[in-house]
Amino acid sequence: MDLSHLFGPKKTPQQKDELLPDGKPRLPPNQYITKSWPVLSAEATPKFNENTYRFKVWGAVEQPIELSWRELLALPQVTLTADFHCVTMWSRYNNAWTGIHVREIINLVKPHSDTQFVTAHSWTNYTTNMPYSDFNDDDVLIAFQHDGEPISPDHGGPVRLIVPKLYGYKSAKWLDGFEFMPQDNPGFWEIRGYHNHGDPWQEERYW
Ligand SMILES: Nc1nc2c(c(=O)[nH]1)N[C@H]1C(S)=C(S)[C@@H](COP(=O)(O)O)O[C@H]1N2
Ligand SMILES: [Mo]
Repeated sequence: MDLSHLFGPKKTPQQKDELLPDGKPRLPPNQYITKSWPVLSAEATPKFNENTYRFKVWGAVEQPIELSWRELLALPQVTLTADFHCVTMWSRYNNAWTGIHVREIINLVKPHSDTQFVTAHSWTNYTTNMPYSDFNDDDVLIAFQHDGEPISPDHGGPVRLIVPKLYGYKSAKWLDGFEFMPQDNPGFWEIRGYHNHGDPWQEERYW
């Protein structure tokens, strides 16, 4: 019988020495590994209506877009596996995410050359900002599935952002758009004290 759930998050210190290809430790400083998947939401889990849903991209772009749920789902999808690091110190390894790579969106909207920041928007009005260079990366996805299952409503389903290399608060749940900007604009947690950048390996937790 597996009683590990009675004793809190499972810690596996033997994995602590693993290194990433770039030489950084796989587990960022002062994180612990959990096998469970905690829910962290500032707001109540919202309803989703596929008839009224619109995925919008606007701001410093040549071609703003507004896609219906069907049109969004028609874009090419990929699956990638990534670790997830929350600023509250838990990390969850090996999450398989399936969804649209953000470069599909970048190619459609053609950001202006002065684009330096992106804000991700949720239909709950949650927002989070990040440098364009962190957004336009190999592992940043608009995700619909986690480990082969549709993402549950509490975890941001049916559609959320995934930015594995920054703390979890950059991975906006209930995603409905991106705003491209020449200047920075701190988001929901960023104006409440979470670090504006949020690099787990620099321990950019609070500011
Ligand atoms: N809309 C929205 N997105 C959000 C949050 C939130 O409160 N609201 N919390 C963030 C934080 S702090 C983390 S760690 C992850 C948690 O995702 P999970 O609840 O699926 O574990 O979602 C991020 N995205
Ligand atoms: Mo978090």
